[in-house]
Amino acid sequence: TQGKPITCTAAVAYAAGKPLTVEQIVVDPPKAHEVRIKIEYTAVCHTDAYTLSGIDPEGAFPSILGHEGSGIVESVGEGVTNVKVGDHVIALYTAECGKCKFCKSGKTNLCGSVRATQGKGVMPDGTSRFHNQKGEPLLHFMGCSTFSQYTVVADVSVVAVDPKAPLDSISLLGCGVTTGYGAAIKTANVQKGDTVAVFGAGTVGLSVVQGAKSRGASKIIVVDINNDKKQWSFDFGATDFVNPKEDLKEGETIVQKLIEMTDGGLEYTFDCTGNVKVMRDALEACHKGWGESIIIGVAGAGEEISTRPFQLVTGRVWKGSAFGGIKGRSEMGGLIEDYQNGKLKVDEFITHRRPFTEINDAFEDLHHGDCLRTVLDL
Ligand code: NAD
Ligand code: AHE
Ligand code: ZN
Repeated sequence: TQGKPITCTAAVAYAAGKPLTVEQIVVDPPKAHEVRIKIEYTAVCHTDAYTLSGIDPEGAFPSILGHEGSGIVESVGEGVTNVKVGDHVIALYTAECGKCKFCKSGKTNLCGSVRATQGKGVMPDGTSRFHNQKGEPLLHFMGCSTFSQYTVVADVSVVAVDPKAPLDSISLLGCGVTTGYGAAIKTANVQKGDTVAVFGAGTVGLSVVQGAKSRGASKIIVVDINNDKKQWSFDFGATDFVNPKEDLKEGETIVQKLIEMTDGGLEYTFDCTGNVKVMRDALEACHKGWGESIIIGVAGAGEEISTRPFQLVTGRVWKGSAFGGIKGRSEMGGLIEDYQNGKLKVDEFITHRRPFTEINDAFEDLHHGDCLRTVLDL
């Protein structure tokens, strides 16, 4: 098959708010500095549902969504040196070229090499490698498009991993687990004894919890409106769980409650909901003088955050984190080792498994309290 188009099954997002269409598509061979991957497993992240719903300013259709996936390199284009045929790999929505201003800054994991074309749903040369049986081009998504049995990514957007690591589990390192864990241990750099509050106990939030726990945080408070998340929060290392719909006194706000629980506010808070009102609460629950709030959640088009500038004047810091601040190609190996050494929980997030053809049910699973991640077997 090397060098030839491959016909395979993919789930195509034809329009916002519509279920995905599982159908046969054609995947062209990789061009120079591109890699064609046989996707073995993909999970569905909340961000896939967000984009499919139509509220992502960068969302474009028809496209092949999915960005939390693992697989095996099927073929490589000219000039590819970082992976070879047969390598086990994770697709990276945050590329790492090692050469651009961002990569060389030492200040960020964001990479400028392919981000502009990635945001337009095309490969770096401006074209797509996917088309349907009618010959219509289908757009790429987040540089990954893992909702297809075969995908093509830029070489800077893929990392080879230890083939002994189970591909189903490590698909989750493509987004959710890495994002939360990294936000705690890299972006915030939580230290022993710090107090932490995590808003939203999905895979991202619970991974923040385990990052904070691994650093020895003295208090890890999970805030979630769904009581089904309580037991999981404790399992992953939370010390407290607050449901703002049930656990507040008459007239009390969640900010007041958290400040009272922590003698003046938290060292670090994390928004893992994407709700801009929650983001404000997370900032305002930070300790005066030094508390930092990290925004991880993704908000819809037109949504804006606000607070009184006085909150920042008095020392609170508002930050954001993409992919947990993790540089995918140079740091994924370390995360896989953490997983293999039992330091990083990954398998525990797989609450559902389904065949690829049930992908629309996997989107439905995400809305239920009993689901952290559904892993699809392609
Ligand atoms: P999820 O849907 O599994 O979890 C979200 C949790 O938030 C749920 O438990 C829900 O009950 C809770 N929640 C909703 N509204 C709430 C409220 N008002 N107060 C408290 N809790 C509330 O989602 P996920 O996959 O864990 O992703 C979390 C967010 O992070 C999403 O917005 C996603 O798009 C975003 N995300 C960002 C990055 C990044 O790199 N920045 C990476 C992955 C995901
Ligand atoms: N496209 C949206 C923003 C989406 C967004 O913020 N994505 C996160 C990753 S979510 C993963 O589940 C991210 O890393 N963003 C940084 C980047 O470079 O995309 C919009 O608002 O336009
Ligand atoms: Zn994601």
